[in-house]
Amino acid sequence: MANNRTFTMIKPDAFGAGNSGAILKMIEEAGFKIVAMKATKLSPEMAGKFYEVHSERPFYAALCAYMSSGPILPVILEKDNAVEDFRKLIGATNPADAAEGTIRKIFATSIEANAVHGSDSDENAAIEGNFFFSQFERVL
Ligand code: RTP
Ligand code: MG
Repeated sequence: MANNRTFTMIKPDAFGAGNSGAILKMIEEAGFKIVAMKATKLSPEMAGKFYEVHSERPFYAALCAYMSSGPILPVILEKDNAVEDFRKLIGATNPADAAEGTIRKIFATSIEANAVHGSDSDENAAIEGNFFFSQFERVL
């Protein structure tokens, strides 16, 4: 995946609350283009693989249960400086710490149910995008 791309998921809390459209509107208004998107649901095993980097963290089991609790919307996004700009748009992990106007401040309900994921590096953006999408399921 090119370095001007990042990967996000609308998480089960936001998807289930019917906030996907409002979140995608904020993302597009911030200048990101959608290059791949689908609705899907993770099994606990697949959630465990996606978040394997956190497998030693105390919240890992709860995170895998939560991320497989309902449908999600994985999305690949394109913009200059995509990874960094998207992390700014979503705000801090804990919505209590997130800046006003950020997606998590507006839509997250807890540190776990925090509405959206955002890749933390170009390398992880590529790995995470490839986890969900083949080359035929994205704009090349
Ligand atoms: P993400 O990977 O989803 O974009 O979130 P992040 O970088 O802001 O946070 P990270 O440290 O990577 O944590 C991944 C996700 O795990 C859940 N979490 N729960 N209960 C807790 O203390 C706790 N801490 C993190 C959140 O869903 C977080 O987004
Ligand atoms: Mg993270």
